[in-house]
Amino acid sequence: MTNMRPPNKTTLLKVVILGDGGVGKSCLMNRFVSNRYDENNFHTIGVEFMNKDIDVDGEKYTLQIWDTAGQERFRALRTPFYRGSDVCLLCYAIDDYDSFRGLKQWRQEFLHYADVNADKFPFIVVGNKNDMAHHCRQVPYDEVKQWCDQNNINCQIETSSKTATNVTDAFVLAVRQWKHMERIAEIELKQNDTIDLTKTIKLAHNRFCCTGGGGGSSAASTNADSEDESMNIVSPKRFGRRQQQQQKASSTQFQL
Ligand SMILES: Nc1nc2c(ncn2[C@@H]2O[C@H](COP(=O)(O)OP(=O)(O)OP(=O)(O)O)[C@@H](O)[C@H]2O)c(=O)[nH]1
Ligand SMILES: [Mg+2]
Repeated sequence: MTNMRPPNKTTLLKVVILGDGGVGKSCLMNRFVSNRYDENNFHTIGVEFMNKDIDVDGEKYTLQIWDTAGQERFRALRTPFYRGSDVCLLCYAIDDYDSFRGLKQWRQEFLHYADVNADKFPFIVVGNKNDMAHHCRQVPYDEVKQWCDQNNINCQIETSSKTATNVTDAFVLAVRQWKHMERIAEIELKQNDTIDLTKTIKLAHNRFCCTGGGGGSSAASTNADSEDESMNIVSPKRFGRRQQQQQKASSTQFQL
């Protein structure tokens, strides 16, 4: 559990960055990881990833940042890498309205291939290139906020990879939002683990106790399972999000 982890333990988070080609995803990652900025960046082909250690609110994290290709022709190369993500940065450029309009598509693509619950997954919406002159702006901050509200996303930030404005803050926000969602999941897990004492507990007739023998033990385990149901216990292994996360972690290792 997050709040019981030993001190000095580092949490590894997979962060995926999505958005149209040219909005500045690679520049954002390079600025954050290496503090470098290249005005003449090449388009990304497929995916690239870099690691960066970061302390957030006194806890250590290693962010494994996956920078994906925004161009449509690379779709098949990037989508297999969405599974196992902990956080998703949806990027647009503030001087490109189409890139903001594209967020809907990016979110849908991510939800489909990452196979996560839309309302429980930490998305951060990042408006890059906010160093641009006022007259170049095509995407009003408030319009983005409205879109975020409609899609249950409560994290929005504007950045500039060029001037390094808010770049670290965007990733800190991502970690905080991940943690926030984890807390909610833990609370739900605990609530579902509570035994309802007002409900009648129906004991199975053919319950085995200390009878020994292979048949007895398997019958006992079957009965124990059905008792769980009647006592309104949802064991962690049946809690959707946890189970999903375990599966995702192993499949990511396989892809790596
Ligand atoms: N003014 C300004 N320009 C930026 C900024 N970030 C990136 N750019 C410019 O946008 C270009 C494209 O940036 P990239 O990071 O390569 O874009 P991308 O989203 O990774 O594009 P794909 O790899 O094709 O998906 C860069 O070469 C820069 O010239 C920024 O914060 N401000
Ligand atoms: Mg790129």
